[in-house]
Amino acid sequence: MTGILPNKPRIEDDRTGIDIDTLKRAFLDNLFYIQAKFPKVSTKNDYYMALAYTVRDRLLNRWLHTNQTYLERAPRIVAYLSAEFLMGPHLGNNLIDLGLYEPVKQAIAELGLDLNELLEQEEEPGLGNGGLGRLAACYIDSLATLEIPSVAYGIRYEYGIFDQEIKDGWQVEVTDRWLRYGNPWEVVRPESELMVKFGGHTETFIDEYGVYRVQWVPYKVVKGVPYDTPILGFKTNTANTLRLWKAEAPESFDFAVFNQGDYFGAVHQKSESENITKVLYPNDETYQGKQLRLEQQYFFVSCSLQDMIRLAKMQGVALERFHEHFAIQLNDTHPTIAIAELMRLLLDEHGFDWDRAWDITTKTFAYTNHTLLPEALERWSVAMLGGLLPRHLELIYEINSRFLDEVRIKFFEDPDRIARMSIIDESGERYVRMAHLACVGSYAINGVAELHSRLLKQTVLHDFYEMYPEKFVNVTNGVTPRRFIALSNPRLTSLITSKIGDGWLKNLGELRKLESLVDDAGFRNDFYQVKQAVKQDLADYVRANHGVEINPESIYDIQAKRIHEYKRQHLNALYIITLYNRLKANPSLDIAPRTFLFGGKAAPGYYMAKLIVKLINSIADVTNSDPDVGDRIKVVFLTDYNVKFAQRVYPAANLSEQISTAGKEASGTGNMKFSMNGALTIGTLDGANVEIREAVGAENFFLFGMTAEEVLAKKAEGYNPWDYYHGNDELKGVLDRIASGFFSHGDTELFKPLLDSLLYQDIFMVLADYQSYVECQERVDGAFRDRDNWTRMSILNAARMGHFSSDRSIRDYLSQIWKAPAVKIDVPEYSQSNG
Ligand code: TH1
Repeated sequence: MTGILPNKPRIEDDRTGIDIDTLKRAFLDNLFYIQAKFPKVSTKNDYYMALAYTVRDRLLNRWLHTNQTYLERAPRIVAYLSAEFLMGPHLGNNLIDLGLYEPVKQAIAELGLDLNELLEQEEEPGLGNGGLGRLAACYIDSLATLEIPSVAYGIRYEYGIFDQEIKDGWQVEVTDRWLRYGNPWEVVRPESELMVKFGGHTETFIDEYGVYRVQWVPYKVVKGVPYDTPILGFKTNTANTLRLWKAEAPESFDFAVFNQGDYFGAVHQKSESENITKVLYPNDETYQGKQLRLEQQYFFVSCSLQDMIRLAKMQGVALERFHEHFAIQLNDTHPTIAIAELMRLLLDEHGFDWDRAWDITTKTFAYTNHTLLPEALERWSVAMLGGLLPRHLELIYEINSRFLDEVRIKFFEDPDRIARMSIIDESGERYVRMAHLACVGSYAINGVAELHSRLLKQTVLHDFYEMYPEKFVNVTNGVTPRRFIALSNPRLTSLITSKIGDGWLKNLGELRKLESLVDDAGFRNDFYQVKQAVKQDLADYVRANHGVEINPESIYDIQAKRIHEYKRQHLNALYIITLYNRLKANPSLDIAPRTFLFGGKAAPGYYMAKLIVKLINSIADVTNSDPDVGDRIKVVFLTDYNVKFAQRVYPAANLSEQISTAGKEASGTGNMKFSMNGALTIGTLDGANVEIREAVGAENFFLFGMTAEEVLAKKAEGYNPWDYYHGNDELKGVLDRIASGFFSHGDTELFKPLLDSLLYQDIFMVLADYQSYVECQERVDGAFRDRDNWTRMSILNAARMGHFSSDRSIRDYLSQIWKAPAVKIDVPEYSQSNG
């Protein structure tokens, strides 16, 4: 194949060379010519930007050749549609993927700078809430690493997830201006803009062939502008694309209003259009029927499908073969309007008949469900959806009517089933149920862990399972070891590599080779020393940022995830108070010293979650200064938990808290990141915990609590939290301690809503699992005192987590759902001579 770059550039070209001197020269050149600074007046951010451009130059070669190869060879492409991508900082990850971490570190050091300080400068693109958005980021990393042609489509929010501050113990939200200093990793492609219609009405007409057709006459049109970010594979030539859409007002539309002299109207219309991609909705696992959210979803979906059709055309792929060319994965129901949109494009814009269009559509889409929580299931009022997308509502009605005919025939005379399965909920005000549309319009439906996939089939999607059993599969989530081991934990990475070579980063199963080293006292000591060094780093961070002294010899007991009642951060809090009460009753009590660390954001409108944050901080105020407690308990709420910070947190943990009510956490992925870094888990049989426990061995996992079945049974028999309050003196003592105002300067009202919810409803069965949790924590306490055995268990956790690499998840998606082969990318060698 011919190269697209000049045939014979110099071997150590300033934009591609990787020897130390070239890297230094390129860095200084970028500082001068891009940042327009010289060292004397440069800020750390200038240095970060100069380095970012230096690294970007070195990946462009792979990116452009990957794009060219896809264009020429028209391979099958996986298109991953997600409203969230929680990428984390790019610089460090790209250095790892390019294999340039060490040379760049040295070059930067030779310039008198510190690579870690420059890495710290990067403001992460927080374009997601939590696990779902981060999963999307891990998956595109693995797709590129496995050399699968793929494109990821999403929204370029101007404001990502808010920054969290803590004031007087309460969470305060601060807008995330992540684009403030510019974004060196993206390339805007204004020439590839597309138009998206909203509102208005539909008209019917008879076309030139005498065929009945529908035309959508919109109320407004919004322009979508793509911003592309390269997504490198680990040590491969493949660099795929993350294409995020920004909404703008179309110029021509402004002019129409301008010409009528309505200057303010035109400006208003412009800002209204741009509002669509202004801000990420900060709700994790909750659904609100906000019109702007539906506008966001439709906007990015329409842009993406039009883009794919355009690409297919450029590659000479006929639209009849769209489903052969693209496998489109719907990351939860957020992009599900794509099913109606592809139908609209095929029918109205490309003249297909219904049966052909439906056949293509249902061979194109696959749907991942990420939650069973009813409050997260998306449904749009028919009135709103019809107002915004009148043509799509017509199409959804038609899809539904044909679908219900099938149900009627398959399940003869079962009207309840028809009502239950209908895409339209007609039980009160009418709603479009997006999960139902996703099931009807997709050829595959998957849950994200074995338990979750089973519960899906038994509960929320039971009727669909009976209708289409062949569509249902499981793909257990995974996480990328490049970011969550290599980049986050360089000490552990070098230790592992020194023992088993570096193949494990691409083939995580190789970590098993560490198992035989568990009997090697020298290795155990090295492993222990790595953990201690990382714990010391976190202690330094906590001292500098929170003014609290924590002891690296103590158990680092960490719960880091979004704050949610089902995740039960308050169960953890109740245990802390239990220990506190015991210490007050018996000041000489012998316990293993513990540092309880929490991190996570609460949705701004989720009052109970915010009250939990306040409770944790209030407990910290008491325990951290009570001389009776001394060094035995410290509690720290780590502010503004995000991907960048998570990279410091996972490696430092001894104990990972995965304590959701069984049946509520679909998978969890933090559980995997902790365990890979040698933390032991205290957890329920929920989500992927079940599979993690099987993988690492029951003896290396602290299990407590009811099973999903027991939770359901207890609910059915009539759960009464008061029984637990009256039946357990220690639990009563804990709840009474909060109620007395002890943690709230005597205010007995402050935490009352939380106590009332526990005592009068407790839908997540915190009180029912309390005793089992406390006893399990006592086993943890005992186990930690045996340092050597704890280290053994810790090593076995790290060694047995190979299954939870996102590479394995992507292989599962490929074999069960996408069936897209890998494509090797050739990057032509540079010639020595410059002739
Ligand atoms: C999460 C699930 O809660 C978590 O268990 C899972 O590991 C993760 O997805 C990845 O599969 C979800 N996040 C969201 C966010 C929204 C709506 C639903 C879910 S489920 C906005």
